[in-house]
Amino acid sequence: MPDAMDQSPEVTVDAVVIGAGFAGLYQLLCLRDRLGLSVQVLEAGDGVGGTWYWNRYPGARCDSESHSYAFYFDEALLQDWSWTERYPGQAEIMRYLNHVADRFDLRRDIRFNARVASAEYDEASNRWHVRTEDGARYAATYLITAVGCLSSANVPDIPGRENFDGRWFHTGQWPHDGVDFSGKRVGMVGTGSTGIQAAPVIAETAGHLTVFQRTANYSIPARNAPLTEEFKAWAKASTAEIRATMHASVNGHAFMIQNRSAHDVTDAEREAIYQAAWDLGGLRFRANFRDILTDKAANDTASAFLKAQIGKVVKDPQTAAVLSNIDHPFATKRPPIDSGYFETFNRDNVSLVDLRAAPIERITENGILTKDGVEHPLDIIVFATGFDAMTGPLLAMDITGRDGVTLKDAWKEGPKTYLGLQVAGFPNLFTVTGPGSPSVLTNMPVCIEQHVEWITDCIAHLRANHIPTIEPATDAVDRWVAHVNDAANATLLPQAGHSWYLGANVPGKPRVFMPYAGGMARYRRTCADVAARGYDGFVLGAPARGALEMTR
Ligand code: N01
Repeated sequence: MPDAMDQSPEVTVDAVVIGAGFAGLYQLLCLRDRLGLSVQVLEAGDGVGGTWYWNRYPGARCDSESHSYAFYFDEALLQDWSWTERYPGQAEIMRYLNHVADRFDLRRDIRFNARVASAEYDEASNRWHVRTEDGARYAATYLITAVGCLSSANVPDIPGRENFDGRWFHTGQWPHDGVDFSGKRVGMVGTGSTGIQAAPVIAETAGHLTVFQRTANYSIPARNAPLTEEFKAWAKASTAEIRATMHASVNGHAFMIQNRSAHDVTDAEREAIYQAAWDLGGLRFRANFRDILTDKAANDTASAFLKAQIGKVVKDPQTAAVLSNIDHPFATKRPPIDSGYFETFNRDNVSLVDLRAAPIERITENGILTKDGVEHPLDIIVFATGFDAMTGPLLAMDITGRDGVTLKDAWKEGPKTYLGLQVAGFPNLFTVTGPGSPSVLTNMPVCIEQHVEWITDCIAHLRANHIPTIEPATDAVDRWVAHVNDAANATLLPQAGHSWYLGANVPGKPRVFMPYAGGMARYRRTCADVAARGYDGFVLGAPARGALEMTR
């Protein structure tokens, strides 16, 4: 007997795009308006925004500077939009993405509240059959995932959560009407970029905030501020220059890494350089020296400087010691930037629990019990515990490729892609910012634009040449996976053994370094070369006979 989902008629389009964040919006625009394809975007939320739709936690703000955190494909859009602060807040980014959706009339091809449940490739018809959880069905030649790298919330499986009498929230699934912390005893688990942004804001209204720290973290002040009219004018006048810098840089930011070693300068000079970068604030701290991420001794100089700053800010020596007891080299985990994080521990209503000394035993009705027998009474628990990154959102959908092979099976030892763009055995499936691409190691809009444009050009090539399918050759995948490994091992990045880059934050997840650490500029060149060489490393399906005859 057919199940309920089989009842709804299947809608056929050229392409299905999953997700309506930065990636999905631009992919829709490119395929529909540049190539003239019929496109259906399927979005789980009830609005556009992706990451920024879900991550509405207190203090949510982008760590990339606003003049670089934008689409650069359209000069008129750049000229018409003005950011107000050095780093855009969540609400302002949502306004921006809604503006983009309206400006390019994108909403008419987006179905909201449509979470994709499964996608199955049918070889005979060369179609992807896509189902949403509400039973709608779509058939498409091309399937493009634009699901984000950090969209699958990781709620730790701590025993007793179901018995907690208070309320709990994950930062990545934050209630749209906010959470009232006033007078409440709040416990926040997690001190990554999210927790470090959230703690100072929660502490402003909470009765008491207890921060549960498992791994101490570096953090650099953001020094956020309203943008001056002078800066805004400069950014508008300099779009070509900013774009060129972002494309040429390692991380897709609008600044270059200094071409000097930390060993090229005296101790006093280095200290002065770090101090100036600390005072300036932001992610460009790690761009001071070219070898911070490749040479442990060079890294030690940055790590030592940053640890010392914690002691200067935090008044209680015991708390400062726990906060600065950092076990990994600087920037081997994504470095947070903050607005008053360490200062927050000087407040009377904030305390720190060192989970390395006493791990969480369980959640009780009243709060969190640690292994030293102390029960921390709480009304609200905030899990700032991160994501099942990169592979999580893709594997959450039931994707089946050629010969009934599922993506889960194909990736059981970790993600295997060619260029982070395609998976062998999954024809015409494209993964925007997929594992094996620079993605999370870069300023996301820059790598998203590059992927979307590459995919668009690729699909244009297929159609112009009546090529029905593209998928990577398995040996090209193997070579790329080895290269992604080598690129990571050429840096200090794998030294943070508990980072989500390695999948180490999710129990049972294969330990594979997922993003490509070879740098944005190099990666762009590689992708362009591959395309220029006739999609070297990809297998292109034989053009349909009829199509060939028609073109003769
Ligand atoms: O998540 P994380 P995040 N018990 O995985 C702890 C991007 N981002 O949401 O390190 C106790 O970094 C965990 O401890 P440990 C950015 O790329 C961007 O903060 O595993 N603790 C860690 O402290 C970032 O890297 C922006 O020992 C547990 C924390 O939770 C990425 O998102 C803003 C635990 C998780 O840190 C993810 O950041 C924010 C447990 N069972 C984030 N499980 C902008 O640019 C986990 N932890 C705007």
